[in-house]
Amino acid sequence: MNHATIERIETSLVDLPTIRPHKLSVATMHGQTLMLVKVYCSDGVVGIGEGTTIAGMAYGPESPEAMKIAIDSYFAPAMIGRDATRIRALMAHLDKLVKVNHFAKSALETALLDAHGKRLGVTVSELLGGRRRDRLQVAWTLASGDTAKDIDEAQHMLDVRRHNIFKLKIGAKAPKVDIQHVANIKKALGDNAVVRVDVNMAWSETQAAWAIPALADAGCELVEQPVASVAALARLMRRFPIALMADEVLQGPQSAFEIAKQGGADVFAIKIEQSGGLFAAQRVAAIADAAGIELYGGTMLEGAFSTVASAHLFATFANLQWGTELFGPLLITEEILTEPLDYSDFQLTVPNGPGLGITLDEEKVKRFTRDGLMKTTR
Ligand code: MUC
Ligand code: MG
Repeated sequence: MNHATIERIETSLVDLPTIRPHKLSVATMHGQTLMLVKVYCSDGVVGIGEGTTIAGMAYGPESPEAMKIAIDSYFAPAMIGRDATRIRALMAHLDKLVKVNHFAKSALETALLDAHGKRLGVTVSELLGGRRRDRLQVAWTLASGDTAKDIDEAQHMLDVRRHNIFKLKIGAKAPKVDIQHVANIKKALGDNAVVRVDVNMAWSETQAAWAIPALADAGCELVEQPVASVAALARLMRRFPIALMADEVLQGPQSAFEIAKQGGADVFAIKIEQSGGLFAAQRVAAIADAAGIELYGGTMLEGAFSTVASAHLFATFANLQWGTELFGPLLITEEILTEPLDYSDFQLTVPNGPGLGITLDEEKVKRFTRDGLMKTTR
């Protein structure tokens, strides 16, 4: 038996700059904050997890600071002394003690899976049932706010064979202006590139109804979360043939079931953090498969730990028709791993070492860590 209990949990906030301003309809990001959690176990194994969101509290209700406080004050005291190897039982226990807090739960579950994989000498994807693929297609987001800059950036990505699928962040400007932006980019890149958009809920239903056919005419193949409501998404689904993808409305298995029931999406952008962890995201995928909804591996613009945790999970999915957007580590100026991830030939290689299969560069992150490391021990 591989018995091990949890001895200590440490959290930290790591503030990292982005390579350029990242403009979404909800905010412009100049940096990214990773909430890193380390779970120390009695057998000497340490697992690392990550909680990351977009632009502080502009995207969703959990900030990195709130994730840290929730772990320090509520989750960690309830985890000390418990069996680190019964991850599903422990997460079920935490679910009873703490409502929602999906991002914090995902960070902790990632750390537990990383630790357990290291303990058993297997990858997280093996713990989840085994891979169906070793490499994942990765889209890139164009969000500099400037059409010419976006075209140059995309052209560079094509030249170095890093990305050929581009998601354009729109919704901050008038729909007419945004559509021209999309059309110009698609025209410049031609058949070498796929163009999709993410509106991050910025449009009303009538704006969406006007814009969606124009986007299709511009050569856009997928529209992500154009409106906020599931009912409106379902009506748009019936009116237009272009693929519609749900993101913000997908908040775990129950919402997945409701969206599927209403016919609210062609595609689900599955995110481990938004779902409430890797197991919850697995259940979201099962609901999608059962409902005939296609899958896309989404990101919260996460750093290496949540990105790789997502990659391990997405590698196990029966279906992943729309690839992934696991490019988060590439948006950050700093490499926080001792060995960088392999992004090549438009794909990311899922690491092969035990657990997540990656190693944190402790010295590097120290320079970017906020003061006030908090420890919870027995
Ligand atoms: C989102 O809304 O999908 C993913 C890529 C990106 O640029 O932002 C995210 C979040
Ligand atoms: Mg989105």
